[in-house]
Amino acid sequence: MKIVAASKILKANDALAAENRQILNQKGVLAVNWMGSPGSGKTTLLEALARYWQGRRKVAVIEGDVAGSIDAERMATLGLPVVQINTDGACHLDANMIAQALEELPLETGELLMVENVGNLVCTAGFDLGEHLRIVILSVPEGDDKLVKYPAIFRSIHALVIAKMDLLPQVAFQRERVQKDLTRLNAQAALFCVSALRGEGIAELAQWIEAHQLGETPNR
Ligand SMILES: Nc1nc2c(ncn2[C@@H]2O[C@H](COP(=O)(O)OP(=O)(O)OP(=O)(O)O)[C@@H](O)[C@H]2O)c(=O)[nH]1
Ligand SMILES: [Mg+2]
Repeated sequence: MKIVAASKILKANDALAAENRQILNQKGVLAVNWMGSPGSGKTTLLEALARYWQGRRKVAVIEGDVAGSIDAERMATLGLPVVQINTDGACHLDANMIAQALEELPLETGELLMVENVGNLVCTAGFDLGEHLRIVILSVPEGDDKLVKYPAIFRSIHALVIAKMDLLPQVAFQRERVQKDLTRLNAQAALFCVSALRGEGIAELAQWIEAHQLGETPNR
């Protein structure tokens, strides 16, 4: 019997991710890996950001889902070039899937590439896709204890977005607790509070993303 260690698989993934990052750097495209629980509001936030960037910046999208193309259709409705990846049961995207998707996208210099990962706070944490920025969306109804319960993903990110802020009056959610836990786990990470429903906090987040230059391997 042969046993392949997980560390070997991750090493192979890292090598492919580095190739993806090189391709993106050569093309002058900044890529963001959006992660978060199912239903945390990833696609709705991407729609809001796409509207903000309309007429200002070119945006392309890779949608990762276990099955179906609902989210890709939502982004295509906004006129964005989009590739849907179906993982057929896998709980995260990997660098090989992104490499295939990059071949299908007509990327242009200066473009922003938004990658919506499969809804999951565990599996997505370990896989570098070749992105420049890793951002987690945590929505108010999920609760303010998620950083304590799923620390790995929060240690690896460049920014945390607290989403669905319009629901704060209905939910016992302490923003200060999240801020404190984020500082403890990852003092460098930026924190944003948004409501895609009301359009609040979108411009600030969009401008923070735009301000980033193409870089090397992100913190993991
Ligand atoms: N109140 C409120 N609801 C929101 C907001 N953003 C998203 N939602 C709702 O949250 C639900 C899930 O939103 P999606 O954007 O599809 O979530 P997602 O993270 O892309 O979901 P998956 O791709 O299935 O993981 C929908 O019913 C949205 O209308 C917000 O800012 N405020
Ligand atoms: Mg979605």
